[in-house]
Amino acid sequence: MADDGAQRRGQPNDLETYWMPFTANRQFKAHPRLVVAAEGMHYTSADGRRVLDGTAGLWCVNAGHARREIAEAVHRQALSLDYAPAFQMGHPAVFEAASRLASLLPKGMDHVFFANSGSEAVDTALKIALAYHRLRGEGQRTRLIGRERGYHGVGFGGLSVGGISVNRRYFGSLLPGVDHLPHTYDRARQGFSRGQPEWGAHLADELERIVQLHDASTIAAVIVEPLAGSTGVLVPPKGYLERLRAICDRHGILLIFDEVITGFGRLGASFAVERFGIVPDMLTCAKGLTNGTVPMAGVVVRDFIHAAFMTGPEIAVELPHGYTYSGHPLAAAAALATLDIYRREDLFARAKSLEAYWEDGLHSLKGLPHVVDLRNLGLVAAIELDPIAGKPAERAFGAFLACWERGLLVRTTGDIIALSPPLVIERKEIDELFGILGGVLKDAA
Ligand code: PXG
Repeated sequence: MADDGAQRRGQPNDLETYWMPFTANRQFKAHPRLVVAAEGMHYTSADGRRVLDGTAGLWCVNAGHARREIAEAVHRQALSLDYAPAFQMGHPAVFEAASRLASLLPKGMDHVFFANSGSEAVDTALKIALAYHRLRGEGQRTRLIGRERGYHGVGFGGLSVGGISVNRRYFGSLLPGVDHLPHTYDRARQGFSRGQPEWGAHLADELERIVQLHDASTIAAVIVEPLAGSTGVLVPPKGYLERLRAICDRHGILLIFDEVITGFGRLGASFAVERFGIVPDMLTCAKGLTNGTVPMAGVVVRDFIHAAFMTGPEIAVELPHGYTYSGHPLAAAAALATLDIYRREDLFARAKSLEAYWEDGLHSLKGLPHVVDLRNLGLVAAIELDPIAGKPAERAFGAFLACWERGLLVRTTGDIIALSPPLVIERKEIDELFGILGGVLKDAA
C-alpha cells in the first residue's frame, strides 16, 4: 500500500529504504548489525557492546578510530573554506596534500591526481595510461591487462580489468580489449605459507605470453594489486612482482600498482612499493589516505608520464578528466592530519614490528576444524575454510556472524575470512582477536 511507504518514511531507522552496497540486504534487515560509535580499536554496537575492529573498517582506519586531530582539522577546514572549485581554481591544502603524499614515494613519483574513491582512482589511472600513449603517438596501445581474482573497484574500467567473476557477470561486455593474467594462488604449493610464498614467480611470465598474443604495440598498461586483498589475501610469490616489472619495461607497457589496500602502512612500509622495492609507473591509493574519515583517493604518476601531458598551448586543459570533489578541502585537511599521525606515531614501522607476532597468532589456528589455509603479510591475514558442500560462503558467513556476537568484526569473501586491523593494535588485542576466532572455529565444528 502507498500509505505504508509514507508511514515508513516518517519513521526513524527505517531499514527498508536504504539499498545497502555489497550486502545481503534481506539477511541484514532481518538481523541488523548497526554500529553507532567507534574509538581506537573498537566499535560500539547499537545494543551497547564493544566490538574489536579486526578490519580497520573496510581496510581504511589505519590509525584507529575517532582520531581527534583529524576530526578537528576537518572541522576547522569546513569553517574556514568549505569548498573550492576543483577546476581552474585551487586551495592551499590540496597542494600540500599532494606533496606530502608524493614524499612517501620514491623520487620520480612526484605528481598526484586526486579522486574520491578507489574505483575513481583506478579509472583515472587507466585513462591516463591510454592518453599517455596517444600523446606519444602510440595511440594503438589501447589494451589493458588485469588479473584473475583482482579487485579494482566497481567503475566500468576497474570492473573490466578486475577478475572477480561474480562482480562482472551482470554488467555486459565491459571495456573491450582487456585481457587477464592468471591469479597467483595455488593452495597445494603455497598452503600455510608465512609471508611471501616461495612458489609462483614464473606466473608473471604469462604476461610475456599475452604480449606475444596481442603484440606489445597494442598494450597500454598492466594493473595489479601488489597483494590482492578483496579476493581473499593472495600474497605475491617471491620474485613475481619483479618479473612483471621487467616484462613491462621490456615492452614499453606501463605498470600500475593498485595500492588502495596495501598503502599507508598495511604491509609494514609506506606502500608495497617500499616493501618490495619495485617502482611502478602509476600507483592508486585511497582508504588510509584519510584514515577513512572523508572520501579521498589519489593516483600518483611518474614524472615522465606527467611531462608527456605538459605540452601544447598553455591555456589548454592537458587532461580532460576530473571530479567536482577532486581534492575537496575537507578531504585534503583530513589527509594532512592523517599523514601527520602516521609520521608522528611511526605507524608504518609499528606495523612492521608487529608482523611476526601477528603471523604467529594467525598460524596458531592451524589444525582447527575446516581451516584449509592461513596466509599473511604485514598486518593482513586470511583464514580459508573448507566450504560446506553445496553451500559456498556459508561457513565463513556463519563465522562472521558468530564473531560479531562475540565482539569481533571480521570480513569474509567466499569462504575466506580476511583480517586487517588498525595499525595501532596492541599485542593483547591480537591475542584476543585470534582467541575469539579460534573459539568460533572450534565451536562451529
Ligand atoms: N582497488 C582496490 C585494490 C580495492 O581494494 C578499490 C580499488 C575500490 O575502492 P572504492 O573506494 O571505490 O571502494 C578497492 C576497494 C573488502 C573490501 O572487504 C575491499 C574494498 C572495498 C570494500 C570492501 O575486501 N576494496
